[in-house]
Formats: sequence, structure tokens, C-alpha cells
Amino acid sequence: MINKIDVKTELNLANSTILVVDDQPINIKIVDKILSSEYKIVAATSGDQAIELCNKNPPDLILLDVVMPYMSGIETCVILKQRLSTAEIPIIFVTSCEQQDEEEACWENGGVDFINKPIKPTTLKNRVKAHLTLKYQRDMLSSLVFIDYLTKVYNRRYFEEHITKLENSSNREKQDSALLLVDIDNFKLFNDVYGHIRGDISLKQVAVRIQDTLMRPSDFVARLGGGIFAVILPNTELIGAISVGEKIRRTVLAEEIAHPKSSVKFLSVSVGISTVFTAQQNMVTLLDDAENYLRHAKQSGRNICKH
Ligand code: GH3
Repeated sequence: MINKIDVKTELNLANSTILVVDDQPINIKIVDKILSSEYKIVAATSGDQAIELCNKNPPDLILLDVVMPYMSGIETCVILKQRLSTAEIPIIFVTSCEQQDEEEACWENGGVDFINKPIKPTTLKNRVKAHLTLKYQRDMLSSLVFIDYLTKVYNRRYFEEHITKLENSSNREKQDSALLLVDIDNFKLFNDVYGHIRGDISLKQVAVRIQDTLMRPSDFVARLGGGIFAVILPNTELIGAISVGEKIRRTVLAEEIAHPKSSVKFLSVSVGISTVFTAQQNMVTLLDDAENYLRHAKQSGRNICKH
């Protein structure tokens, strides 16, 4: 999952990033030689390093060596598939081992394909191209179903589907997660003064500003309806969530979108912030809490974050 919508089509497959994971640098070189004229190649020599790279900047596809010391390719794959931000990245296993049970383990743990060493350049090129194309087609379909047509951030349907996955991953990783509800203040009055077309333009500006504030690939924003957005921050404690909420509030205000009917004279947002700690609460409580805090923020005069 990505917080910025970045759907590629077959026409620009060339912008794709492929992560090659192999403990032997010579094998990385071989793959690089075959693919680097068509794609951007990044490399990792261990499972740990691959996971770190994926968390910072998820690639479009991973070529993963099966047999590696410390953390095998299959163990690496299991971890990547458990995390929301990396679960959808297609993984092609690469191995010199020809045992049936090893190949089965690769399929069972979420691999999309399997390539034998020594690598045949034509096989590698065509398998990579086929899986990148499938990924982009899937992304395009998802964007039609899950993206808000007006603001281009995720929609309510995406939010509802992913909040459950977030609960599962929070429980598994024993980490706090945060939810921010960001609501444009006096938006009805803004529309009354400037009309719906200017209102729509401002909605898009607010969506862009919220997206720009989010730093981690696992963070995401969805428009729930009207002028209200939900921001999900996995693995984030209250202190971090407050800092993101404040940053969103200040950034929207700094746009200086005139709003004569607002007490601050510019378009502003109020933010309700709640966090959930694994096993103590669930996502329904998280949403209820954020709604209550948002209501307090509105009652306290707007242009404010409450937690
Ligand atoms: P408050 O500060 O108390 O939240 O005041 P508010 O006026 O923002 O209250 P409310 O949330 O009830 O009003 C939301 C308004 O958002 C109503 C409608 O005029 C406007 N709105 C809802 N959807 C859209 C949209 O897609 N485009 C535009 N331009 N306006 C919308």
C-alpha cells in the first residue's frame, strides 16, 4: 500500500524499480547487467536490508534469492507479506535449488513466480515484464475502485477495507496506530460565499497538503465524504500523531485560502486524534474516539487539534 497514488501504465514500465536481493554480489551484478537498461535496479545482500529498503521506498517488484544466511528468502517474503505497505509487491523467487518442497514453499508464502539459476536472460526479462504489467493493471483497477474521483486520495471504501487490515497488523506487530480525522471548518459557509467549484478546488488543495505531510509509505489519507479526511498512521504513538496533526493544521492555514466567514479569515481545519494500542482497543473505538475529539475541536472554536 502507498500513501501517494502512483499508478504506472505499461507505457512507462521503464520507470519501475526492481529490488534484487542476493547474498552473493556477483549474482546481483548478473541481474543488473540483464535488466538495468530497462529498469532502475536497487540491491540488498540480506533479508534485513531488503525489508529496510522496502519500508523506506517500496519497489515495484522484488527478485528474491531463496538461500541466504541469517534470514532466508522465504522468511523475508513472509515478513514483507505481513506488512500493509509491502504486502502487494510482487516477489519472484530466484534459486539454484531444484527441490520440489522448496519450490512449493515459495508459492505457498506468496511468491508470484519462480526462476532457476543459472538465470537465462530471456526468461528473466519476460517474467519481469509480465509481472510488472500485471501489477500495473491491478493498480489501475484498484485506483478506479478505491480512489476519490475529486481529490485523488483514497476513498471511504478503501478506508473501511484497510482499517481492518490495520487492526490485524497492529495486533501482530504489537504497535500503536493512530487515526486523525481532519475536517474543513465552516465549509458550508465557504461554498455559500464562493460556490461549489471554488469549494471543490479547495478540497483538492487540502488533500494535497495532507498528503505532503505524510512521510512514511505506510501512512495514508482517505476522503470519507464532504470536507472530512481520515489519516491513518500505522506504528505511530500519540506524540507522533499530534505532531502530524499540528503540521496538517498549520500547513492548510498557511495556504491562506481566503474565507471571510471564518474567525481566522482563512480556510482552516480541525483535527481529532486517537491512538490504539494492540489488544486494549479496536478500530471501532479508535474511530469513535477520533470523532469525539473532532467534535471537541469544533466546539472549542475550530482550527485546533484535540486528542
Ligand atoms: P463545521 O466547521 O462545523 O464542520 O462546519 P461545516 O460547514 O464544514 O459543516 P458540515 O461538515 O456539516 O458541512 C459540510 C459541507 O461541505 C456541506 C457542503 O456544503 C460541503 N460539501 C460536501 N461535499 C462537498 C463536495 O464534494 N464539494 C464541495 N465543494 N463541497 C462539499
